[in-house]
Amino acid sequence: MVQLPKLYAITDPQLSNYTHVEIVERLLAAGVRLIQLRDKEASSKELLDQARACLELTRAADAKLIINDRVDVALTANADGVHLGQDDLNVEEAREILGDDAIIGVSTHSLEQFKAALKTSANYLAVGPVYATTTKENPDPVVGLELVKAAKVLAAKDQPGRPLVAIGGITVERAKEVIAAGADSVAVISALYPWPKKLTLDSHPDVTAQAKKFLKAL
Ligand code: TZP
Ligand code: MG
Repeated sequence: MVQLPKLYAITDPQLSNYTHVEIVERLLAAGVRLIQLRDKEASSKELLDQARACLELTRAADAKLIINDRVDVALTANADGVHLGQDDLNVEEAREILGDDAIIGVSTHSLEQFKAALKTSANYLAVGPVYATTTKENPDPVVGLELVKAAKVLAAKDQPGRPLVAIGGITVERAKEVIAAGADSVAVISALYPWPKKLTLDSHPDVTAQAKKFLKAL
């Protein structure tokens, strides 16, 4: 059974003006030990190059790197695992390709999808969006803490110890109530990239400081 840290940080070059590698460096410096590389726009080659470079950093820091969507990139880069949505390869298809040691996670957006995910070999199960989000294109309806609570009950009955991840609109202020509702880990995108109030040409969000705030709150 995998154990996940309470903070699951997700990279986003569009929201940060940093490359994946630059984000990973900053997250690791803060003490983050679980990172997902997420990029809906990069070419296969770009993503693979970034994944390989990020993996050198995460391995040296004893952190895990999960690739969003792309089973081919996860396999080729020898990443720690893959995160699948409802429209990606299913868990068993990805398992056949990546093998038993890979960490495979799956996103669900309703109790029905969550129940179906319980029957798979996924190493962790995610629910969301818990709160409204502007990061995902065409997000599913908000599921609230109610689904986190209901999912926790079902997951505990099914396979105690299989981690539950919550995602969507999670901020430093909200992180604790999400964990209290039953999530083992909070997956965060936009709240990791707070831009300075005074923008200059070379402005960047302070990813390390923000990740430290999450780790402290959790
Ligand atoms: N899946 C459900 S909500 C979401 C994904 C990928 C986006 C989460 O981003 P943010 O910025 O933390 O709301
Ligand atoms: Mg996906």
